[in-house]
Amino acid sequence: MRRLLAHSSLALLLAPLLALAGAAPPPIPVAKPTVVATYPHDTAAFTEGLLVDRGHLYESTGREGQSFIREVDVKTGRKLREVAVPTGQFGEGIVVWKDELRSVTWHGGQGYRWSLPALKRTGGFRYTGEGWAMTDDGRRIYLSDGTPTLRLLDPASMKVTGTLRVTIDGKPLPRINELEYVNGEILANIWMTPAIARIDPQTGVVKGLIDLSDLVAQVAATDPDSVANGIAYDRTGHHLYVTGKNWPKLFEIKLPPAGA
Ligand SMILES: [Ca+2]
Repeated sequence: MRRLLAHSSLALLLAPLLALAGAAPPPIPVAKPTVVATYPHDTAAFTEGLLVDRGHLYESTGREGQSFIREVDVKTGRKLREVAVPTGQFGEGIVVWKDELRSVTWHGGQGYRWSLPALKRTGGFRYTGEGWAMTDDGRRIYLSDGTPTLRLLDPASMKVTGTLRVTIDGKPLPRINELEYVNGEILANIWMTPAIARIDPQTGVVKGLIDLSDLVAQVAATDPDSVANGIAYDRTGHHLYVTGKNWPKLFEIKLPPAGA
């Protein structure tokens, strides 16, 4: 299961990512997930955010005119309820804090607040720069924007209280996309790659990579934009889900322990 990147066929696959980071292939553990179950996923969903809150799966989608926030039935992939992100906005990531779902948009610094479980829009918030994805560790919210730096937000105010610079082999790791806080680590899709980075939330150091290339091969997407994106962890049921943009499948997976 565990392989060292330097000795892995993944080295070729991840070479562009590592070149972006300016790093030689580091001796970083690369693991393939175990697929526990496979479910249908809406191929019209350009997945930008995925999370489970109190057993309910929520997904946000992107592209102008196709940006929605929806509750999805895991087993059937069916939409249970859906709201549209305001016209002209390109929807990105989502996070739940207490009884509120919050969403960000790609450009323009406009975030939105939605009540749960009704998914009624109740207000907004502002931030600078781009918004890509969010997750939370129960104390603070993490916001990605495609750069190597995650912003830490105070959940009460949604104001930036700090930053976390993510590094791989000592070099900044760009293209950090969808996020999920899972058992003391931050999992992050790396845009345009089949890799999920396992980030130490204390130091920003990437401790390992999860190789989703077998799942990418299974969904056989032909659109180059149909990349792996979307990670959701059911903190009570302990189910971990991944999917991708316009993928026909959502996978429940299991990971080897961090650093294994
Ligand atoms: Ca997520």
